[in-house]
Amino acid sequence: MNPTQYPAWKALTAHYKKTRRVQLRKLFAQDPQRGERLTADEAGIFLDYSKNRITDETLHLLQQLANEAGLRAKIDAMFNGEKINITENRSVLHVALRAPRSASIMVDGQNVVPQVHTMLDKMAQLSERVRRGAWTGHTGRRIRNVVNIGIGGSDLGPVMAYEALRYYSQRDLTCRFVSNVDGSDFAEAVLDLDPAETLFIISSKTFTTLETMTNAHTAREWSLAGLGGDPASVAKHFVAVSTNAREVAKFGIDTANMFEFWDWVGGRYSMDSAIGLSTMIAIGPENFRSMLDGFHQMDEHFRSAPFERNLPVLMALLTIWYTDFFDAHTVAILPYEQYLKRFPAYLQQLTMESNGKHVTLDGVRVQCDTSPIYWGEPGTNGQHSFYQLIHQGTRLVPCDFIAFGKPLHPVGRHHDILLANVFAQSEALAFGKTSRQVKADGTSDWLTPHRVFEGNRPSNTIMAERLTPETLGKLIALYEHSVFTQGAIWNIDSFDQWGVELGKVLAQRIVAELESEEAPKLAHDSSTNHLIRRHRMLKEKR
Ligand code: G6Q
Repeated sequence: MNPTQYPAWKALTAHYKKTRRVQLRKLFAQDPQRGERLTADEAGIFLDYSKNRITDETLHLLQQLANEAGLRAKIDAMFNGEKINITENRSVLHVALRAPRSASIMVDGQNVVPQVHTMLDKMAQLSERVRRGAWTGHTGRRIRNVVNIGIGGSDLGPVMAYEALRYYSQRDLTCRFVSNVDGSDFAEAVLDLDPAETLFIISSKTFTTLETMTNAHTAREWSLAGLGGDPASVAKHFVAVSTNAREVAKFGIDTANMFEFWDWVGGRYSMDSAIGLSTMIAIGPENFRSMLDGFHQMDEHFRSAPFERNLPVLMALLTIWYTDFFDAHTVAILPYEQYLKRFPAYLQQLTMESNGKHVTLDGVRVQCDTSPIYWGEPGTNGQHSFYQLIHQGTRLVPCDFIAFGKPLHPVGRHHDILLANVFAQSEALAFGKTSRQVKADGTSDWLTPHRVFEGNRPSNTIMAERLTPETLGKLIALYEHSVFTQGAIWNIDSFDQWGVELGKVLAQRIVAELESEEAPKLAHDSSTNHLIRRHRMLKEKR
């Protein structure tokens, strides 16, 4: 079913026409309680959604849309392990990765929770050994550097989590991340590292991804060269995270040093599986488990809370409201927390790879826009660059502000100044500055229009007490389930990624054409043929 066919969609279209000019200034003036009423405080996360261009009627219709789309049944289907990723015929069970030991989640008649915990225990053993200095390298020296090699879902989560939870990390261990097949990425990552003290984690669900396998082979050569070429050293300096034991063994990593996950975990939903091994080594098993507990608390909230106070559902409905009715093209993610600097990049994959789809589950063109483009930077830095467009440009950019009550580094006045900026920004966006107010400041007539802020620019403010592993887990799960809800309403498959798969295949063919001794017979379009020839010519000049 196309989402535009739901009665609530039609009602929302009419409602949008009626209310699209309504000003937040007016909505707040009419209802002095609005700023307290349109909030939700659940699972330790506070969401203020009052500065959105919505009325009670909008919320009612959006929730009706969720009901008509069968959201409740779709949530249950995911949690029950049904194969909701229909194009890959797979269950979607990242929620099982953070289920407590006592839980039971069935896939093909088997409870998967025990294997999740066996794997967590195995990760914890390795992590403890590395952290204590008990896992020694080939020459007997302790490991001081951990380099995760992976890309996409096998990189973005670990990078983001390492940065986000650095405060909790063991500071005499260094974690680095290599993802790009551009040799500079690897070269810079190991430039100042000693192979005798370096452990590589090769993270790849399939263990066939071109970038990761190229980097992994280069890492093995670098490691062997630094350790006297003894192949026995690989066992001490390489571990693998994968679902593909055969390929791991072929690479030369003992499968005893392989950390497994399963095909019901999508790449972009895998940072809390064994893919999080580097995170666990950095912050320790206890902190990692506390992060999983945060995820689980948000899972339970999402599964059980009524839609009117369900945080992921509310956020998803607002995204649909702006994307499909206001024709907003993007969402800005603006964490006022320096440690979350990679959070927007992480969310880009989670949101856009999941919901960047053009057909419904029935394979017909979807009749509305699907995922908006997510982007963002930490505040206050963004304020001194792109916020100009959000305040005074011609486009509508819904914003998610993220802030924490308590700082991790209570330095002087910094935290109050930081938080003052978050609140000032969302206030200015919502209420703007009228020409009368600008003139009252003594601004001349000709300059007034340039200094007017129209306001009526929507935002959410998400607050939690402090950035901890547990809070991070909750925040990630909040967005995961918001993405799920959006996909459920658009009736698309949020869990496949055929666009990514295509890229993996296409490059392989051209690699051979670039590397062949003889000039290859090219059968691409004239532009691609020309670019290939040009590159071959430049190579020869070197
Ligand atoms: C994630 C995607 C994609 C994937 C990478 C790496 O959902 O499928 O980003 O994670 O392409 O794949 P491997 O882990 O198999 O190397």
